[in-house]
Amino acid sequence: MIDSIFNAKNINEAEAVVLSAGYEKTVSSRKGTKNGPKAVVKMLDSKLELFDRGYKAEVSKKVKIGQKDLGNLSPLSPEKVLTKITNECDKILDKNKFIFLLGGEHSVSLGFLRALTKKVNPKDVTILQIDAHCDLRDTDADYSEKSTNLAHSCVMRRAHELGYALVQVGIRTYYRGEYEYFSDPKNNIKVWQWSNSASALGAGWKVPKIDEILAAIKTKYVYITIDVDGFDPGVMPGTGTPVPGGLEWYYGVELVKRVIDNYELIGADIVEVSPMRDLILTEYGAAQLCYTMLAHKFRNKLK
Ligand SMILES: [Mn+2]
Repeated sequence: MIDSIFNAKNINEAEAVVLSAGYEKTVSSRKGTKNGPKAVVKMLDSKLELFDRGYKAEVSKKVKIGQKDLGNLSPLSPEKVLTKITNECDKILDKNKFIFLLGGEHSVSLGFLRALTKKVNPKDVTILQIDAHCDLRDTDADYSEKSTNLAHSCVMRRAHELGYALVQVGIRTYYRGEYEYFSDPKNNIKVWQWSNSASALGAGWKVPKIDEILAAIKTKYVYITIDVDGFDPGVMPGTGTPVPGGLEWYYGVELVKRVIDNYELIGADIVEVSPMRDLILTEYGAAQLCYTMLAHKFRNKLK
């Protein structure tokens, strides 16, 4: 039998569930996020090396990993998609499984985050967001004819309204309303902006030490959301709205490893993968990140 990370026969047997939510409805630029999860799952299933270099163990031999695909959700309205994802997450969380969500446009994260509010108080959870964009718009009316407050560019505003604390890393473009929202001290949002020119842009713009980011997380629990456009497009080119100058690969990997090692990870997602023709780098990188994060989440089983 060919080795795969998906070694659980069904959800009941699994400890971790990779949940696929292929969705593109409110995307603003390049399309293709509805095909993201399938491409990442294919990498996880059969293309990834299963031997973890750090733990010197095969995660897939120690942790039961299952998967569930919600199919192409694009025909549904944003609210219906979120309800579907929330209901599915409720069912899996009720069985005490760890969920790793794959998108799909970034709005899918809100479905999972809504479900988690029934399990934990959002005030005890920090969302660590790796992203080029804040996704803190109140609505997308400034660029969309059919505006909605559930667009991918609004997802972290909605999550913040649920009570989650926000730590954003890799931010390098935003709208005035987002700037005003995260700059307001009463919103208590920590934003690490990215720039390659600390001297030109002033102190505070240089790449932070990972310890500084860890110190900004004040809660017991953490949720990690990775919009692949947070990484440099040289690392993750296959995404809807790429922005030059993002996180370097090993910086991002080290950041998520250390966050998971130091806080209790209660959920995670990787979103905005939009596969490219003839270049599998983005889905491969997303799969590698997912696998590495599962290894750290379940590290006690690997030692
Ligand atoms: Mn995003």
